[in-house]
Amino acid sequence: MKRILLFILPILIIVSAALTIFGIIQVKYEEDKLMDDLKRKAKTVAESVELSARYALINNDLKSIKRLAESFQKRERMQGCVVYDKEGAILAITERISGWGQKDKPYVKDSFNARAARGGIEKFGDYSVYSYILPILGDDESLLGAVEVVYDTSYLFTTLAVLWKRISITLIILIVSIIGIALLIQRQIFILPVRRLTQWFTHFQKGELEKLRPFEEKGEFGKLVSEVEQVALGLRVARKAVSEKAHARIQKEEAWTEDKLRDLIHAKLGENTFIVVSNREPYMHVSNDISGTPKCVRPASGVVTAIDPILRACGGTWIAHGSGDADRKFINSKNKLGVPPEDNRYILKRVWLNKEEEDGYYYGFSNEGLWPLCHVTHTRPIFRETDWQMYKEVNQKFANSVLEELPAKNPFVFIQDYHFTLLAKMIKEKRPDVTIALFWHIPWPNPEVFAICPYQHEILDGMLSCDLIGFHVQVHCNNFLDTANRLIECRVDTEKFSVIRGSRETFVRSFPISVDGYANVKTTKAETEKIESIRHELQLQDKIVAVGVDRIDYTKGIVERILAIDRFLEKYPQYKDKFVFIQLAAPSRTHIKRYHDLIGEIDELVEKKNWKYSDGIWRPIIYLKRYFSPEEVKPYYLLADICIVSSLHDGMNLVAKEYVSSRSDSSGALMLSRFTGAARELTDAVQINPYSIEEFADAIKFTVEMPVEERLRRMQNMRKIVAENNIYRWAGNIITELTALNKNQP
Ligand code: ADQ
Repeated sequence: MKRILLFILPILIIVSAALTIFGIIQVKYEEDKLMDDLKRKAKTVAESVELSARYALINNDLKSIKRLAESFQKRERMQGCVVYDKEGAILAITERISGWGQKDKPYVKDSFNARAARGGIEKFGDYSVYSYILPILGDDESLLGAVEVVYDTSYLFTTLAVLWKRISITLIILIVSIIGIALLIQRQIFILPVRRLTQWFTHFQKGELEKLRPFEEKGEFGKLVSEVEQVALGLRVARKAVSEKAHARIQKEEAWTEDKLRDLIHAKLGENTFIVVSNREPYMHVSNDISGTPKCVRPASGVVTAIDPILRACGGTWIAHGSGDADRKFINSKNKLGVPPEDNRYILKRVWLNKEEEDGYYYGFSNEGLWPLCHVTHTRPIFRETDWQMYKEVNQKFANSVLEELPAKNPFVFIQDYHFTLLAKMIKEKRPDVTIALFWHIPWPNPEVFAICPYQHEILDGMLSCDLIGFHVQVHCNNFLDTANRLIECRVDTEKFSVIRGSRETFVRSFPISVDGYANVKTTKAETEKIESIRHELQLQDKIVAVGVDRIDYTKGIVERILAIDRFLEKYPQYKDKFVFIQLAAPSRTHIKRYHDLIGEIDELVEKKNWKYSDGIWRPIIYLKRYFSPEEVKPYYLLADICIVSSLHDGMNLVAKEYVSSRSDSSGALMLSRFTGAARELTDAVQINPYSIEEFADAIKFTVEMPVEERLRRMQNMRKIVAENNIYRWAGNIITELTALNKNQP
């Protein structure tokens, strides 16, 4: 629109100015002409009555003088006539202008004195009239009197107004025609070809190759189109080649690596894009509190930790809520950007939510309702109808965003977590051909617990629109199958582990999530230096160091951990001044009261326990409350002799696996809550019950005193498990399972 205006505006200005100047000249000319005409008429009429007036004045024939004035009564456009005696007194006046007699008329005296006729525009009430006064002289040139002819001038202005109106209408018609013609030209030479090119690209993007028509554009635009076609062709050929090579390679390799996953995805999905949906975005742009400068951060989230390496490996599109305050500054017109910022490997599409939506859908229904419902930690779930309505609206918003991205054939969508239980159903309403998997990152409770939820049927109905639902561990799958069996009408096939409703079958599988890890990556020189500087800064020399890394969440058992450390030091005072626990804690969901209160509770507890043991410079608990980038977290894993994970309930817990994965020399020990999914795989961890502070404290002592050989053996076993079952295997298994369900797979 701006471009059209730039093109049309100068033409419009020139045409309007020209027509206005022409109008002014034309009107002026017309006005002068009409005025001349009027003057001439007035003079002629006055002269035509001069003789009879003269005769009547000489004879003082008042009757004739009156008749003369009356004879003007019927004349068109003329107001009337006045006859004066030689003193300037009125002898007769046309009745129509009888009021004219009262008007003060100094020009009468002037005309008498000069013995000359005089014409001019005069005011008469609300009107203006033209008066022409002609002195009448006797034979001896003596003044006998005068006749004055008064003309109405209003018709003159009416004529000029009509003229202006005509000129204005012409101008409007001209402007409309110019705009119309310009739009037509612009459409023909610019919009239509661009639209054809855009459509061509949309078909190409969606893989609708049969709809691609060759272009017939000529000239400069034709050249551009031809270049675009070449690039697209190159891309298609490259994708095909990658897909074929990938097929060949996945048959060979054994261990799951980034490359193997990439090959699998290229082989299974062919030319299609892999679409992932989650609430939390993998890269967030936030402004610095003080300088306001935006920077890119990776949020502290298990989902991000797990899925980012997969998309880095195989490309695709990740659709997520744009929650960073500077997020809008870094997107293109389709709300997309390439990430990671320093080395674009895949596309992040941001979906915008307003405060109300975020409150109801994210803080309310997802995190005050579903999160406590699924984690059995005795925090009461809160279900509000308004939150549920917002949750539905936001699911629909994400569904619309996904639908925009779907390719024409064999689309695959991979949904993350409890924020999107209704998404699959909404997508399938428009595109029943999409194959959808949902991964549930948190635990699934038993049917009695889930039945608390007032929206249980809609949630299960939405989830069962998926083709595949994944949980971390088998017990969560079993709970889900039990829940479906008990709460909705369906058939559960315990052989195939699926739920059948009507013609739809949803497979339920366990896929224990993992990390890409730092496995087999030797500690770098920079990391060693960083470790030394932390040791020095936090005075950790000669200390036994334990670490905890968590989002601040009541499910993570941070309070219980601090209480257990306190009990450990109370019970085994020989470790005073020798044992230090470092807690890295990223505040999260701080708008929710329960989380806000927890932050205060932990602050207070750390303060209290440190004060209790304060003795010189030793503090048993070092509490670092902030977000750390993955690169910042790693040195803490490397310097810690023990990592403590004490979740009260956790889907998997990636911190445990990150710690194991980072210990490339197989040193270190892991204490792991038996209520995490990870505890089922990492059986060589020291398993704890965080609810039993006494047992927990003893377990710390046990771990601290564990012989080196035993530590080594346990860590080696755990490292083997994490290395074999890494995030690439996790994703590979899901994609293999998912594509096996799709009848049209390549
Ligand atoms: P989360 O509840 O977020 O994940 P978790 O699996 O422990 O929990 O992952 C947390 C991630 O955040 C880790 O990568 C960790 O390094 C990082 N992190 C923690 N504290 C941090 C800090 N202070 N600064 C920076 N980063 C920090 C959910 C489920 C889990 C499940 C995962 C993945 O609750 O049960 O394991 O999803 O499915």
